[in-house]
Amino acid sequence: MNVILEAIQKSAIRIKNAIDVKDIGYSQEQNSSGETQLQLDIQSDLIIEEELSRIPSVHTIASEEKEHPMMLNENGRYFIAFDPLDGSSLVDVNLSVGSIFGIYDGVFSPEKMIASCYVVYGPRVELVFADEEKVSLYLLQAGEFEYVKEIRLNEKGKINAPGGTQQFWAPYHKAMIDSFFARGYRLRYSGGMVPDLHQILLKGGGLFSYPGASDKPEGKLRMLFEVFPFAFIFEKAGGKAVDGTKRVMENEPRHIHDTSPCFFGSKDEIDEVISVYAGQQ
Ligand code: AFP
Repeated sequence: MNVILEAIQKSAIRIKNAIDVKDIGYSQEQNSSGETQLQLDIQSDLIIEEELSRIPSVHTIASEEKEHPMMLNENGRYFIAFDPLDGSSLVDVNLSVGSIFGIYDGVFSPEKMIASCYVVYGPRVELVFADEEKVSLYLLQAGEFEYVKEIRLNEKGKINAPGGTQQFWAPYHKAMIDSFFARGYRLRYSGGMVPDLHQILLKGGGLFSYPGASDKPEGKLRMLFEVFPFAFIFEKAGGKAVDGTKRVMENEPRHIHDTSPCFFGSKDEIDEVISVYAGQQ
């Protein structure tokens, strides 16, 4: 597992350099979700593929930027799903973006997830790595990732990060979001999943939501590349991650690009989501 973390760290340094120096124009390509790819999306994807290809224990990789998984070593053990540059459309307005990794044992299934990781490219480059034991924060300094601390969530937080398009929210979802604000929760939402969730993790808690809505009944965020890695991290940090009615990691994607409604946060806030959504069943 250390070789995988080292490969992710090397990828992060190379991607940070690409963000700092590369043209950020749009390519003529579209990804599996029909989104026009930035040159940086493609560059970041190639960097990660190259670094992971050097590891014999990696069996298969799946990228959010590619339609199908790619087998690297038939005798390998690990299946790694990644979003090479999540929120890439925010680069051209100089907001933070990130890379997300889910590490699975033998198959792309949430019950076989054994570790997950994300990198946030902001004023500083930070990396969070979660395994069965704990969630660890690292900071890039002088070309090396230095361990900083373990991340733990409080029972309850103060941040509310409401994703999706409000005009398409279910009335009960809007009432729930408004009620958090009425209790003094602070709005913290940039449109970048990685920095938005990183802030909640480092500030001790709160709620991030990207619900199913009339425009996107199954939500927008991809299970394998985005939802499961963060669900793993939030649960290992003492929080919860649900789809509105149950643990989001109880869902099995039918296709590697399947999405799911998702709520990540401290226990109190997630228990309230479950209670509100249960009332609508
Ligand atoms: P892009 O990668 O297209 O910028 O989308 C980023 C993202 O997938 C995720 O990082 C955000 O949480 C979410 O979309 C924001 O979506 P909305 O703009 O619909 O709130």
